[in-house]
Amino acid sequence: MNSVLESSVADCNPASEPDYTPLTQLRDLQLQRLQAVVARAWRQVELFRSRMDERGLAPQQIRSLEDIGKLPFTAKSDLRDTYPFGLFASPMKDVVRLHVSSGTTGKPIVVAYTKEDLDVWTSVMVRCLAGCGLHRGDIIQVAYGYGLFTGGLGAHYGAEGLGATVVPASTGNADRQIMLMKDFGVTAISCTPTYFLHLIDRAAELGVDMKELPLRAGIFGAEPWTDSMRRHIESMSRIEAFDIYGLSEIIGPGVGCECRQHQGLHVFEDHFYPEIVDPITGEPLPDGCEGELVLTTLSKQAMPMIRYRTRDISMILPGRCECGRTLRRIGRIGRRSDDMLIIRGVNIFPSQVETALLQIEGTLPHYQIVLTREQGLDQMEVQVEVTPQMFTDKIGALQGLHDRLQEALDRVLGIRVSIALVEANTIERSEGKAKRVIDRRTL
Ligand code: DLL
Repeated sequence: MNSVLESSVADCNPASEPDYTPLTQLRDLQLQRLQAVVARAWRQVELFRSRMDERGLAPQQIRSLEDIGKLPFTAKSDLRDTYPFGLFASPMKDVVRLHVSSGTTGKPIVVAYTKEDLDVWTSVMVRCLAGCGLHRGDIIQVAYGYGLFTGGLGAHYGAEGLGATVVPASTGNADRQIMLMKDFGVTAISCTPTYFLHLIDRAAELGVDMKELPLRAGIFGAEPWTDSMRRHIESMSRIEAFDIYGLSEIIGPGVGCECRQHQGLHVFEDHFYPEIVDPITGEPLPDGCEGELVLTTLSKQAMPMIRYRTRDISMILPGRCECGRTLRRIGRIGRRSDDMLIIRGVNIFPSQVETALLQIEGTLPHYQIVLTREQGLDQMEVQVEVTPQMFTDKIGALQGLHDRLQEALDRVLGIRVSIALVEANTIERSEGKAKRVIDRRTL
């Protein structure tokens, strides 16, 4: 961990107080809110009421937090099937904001917020940023997309709510992003980790040394990234990198965030109730076991989500965090249950490839997986950028690198895949979520 941050004033920020609520009080509050949200969803949302009725379940039967397991799940398909407004629990006159998440296939999903929902969103984002050691006086550049995506506006209102100075840069135009960081003395940036990698590369090309900038924290999320990636980012830019998690269906960014211990992400449990279930059977799993994260919104008005199946794979970390927060923590989300590739019968996640690549010196954390099918057999090629230095070296050095990579990938993946070493800057950069897999298999 990088230790360049000054001692944090932010943890004394009154906005962070709910993070330290005594556990019995927190559980009481959660139960009270759960009962209210279930009653509301049952009254206002037809899909939810009919699912509960089918189970012969009435809202009054939710008497303890454990009873949450009796409630039906909600899935992304429910949002698609009721597109656009079918899951709203508030009349349109109370809905003050809509966001849209496009996803990869089919119709987008629409999410809604009342004024109170926006206040909750801002408050959890303030708590995220305060937990990262940021406070009034910081200059925060928001380089997530502003618009239908929740990243930009979510981080924006959080930073403003904290009392920091916001630079609403949105995505794109790396040269201008770097100029703003330098000229304004930006102290923190919020964007996807892959976009920040791009900014690091571009800054070097422009002769700007990131390590010399006042930038001291990065709040990165919206896509999976690994601890190896964190180390790479921290060593290239001398900042402290934090993982922030969220999804449109639940609120946007701000469902959970790392504190300065970097031991998992605290979930803002007074608003979002986490469970981990077996992705296949839906059965609840104990703390410390990996499974699918299921989230229930405890205070959402416009669009409550009851037991929403996120498809994100994580675990509830046992024990308490040394920071003193009573909020439970989830492990970093390295993968989704639906991003698993099955190549010649072997299960592969893109994050495993990233872990293998970052172990090998001479490669850059820019990679892409290309899938093809030859004579009925799936082929996987990992394209990985190598440092310009490697390309100017002798051929033997490239071959050596190739062999080391092959060995690391064989070990991590358990099958042989082909590797293409490509020059720096040849893999397309993304301004938002990186596209790691190109599937050219024709079914
Ligand atoms: O990505 C919200 C967000 C914006 C989170 C900015 C953090 C920062 P969606 O576009 O609805 O919302 O995508 C949600 O992105 O289910 C995860 O699969 C993935 N995701 C989000 N944060 C992380 C993270 C925003 N820190 C989906 N690590 C989620 C891994 C993440 N995956």
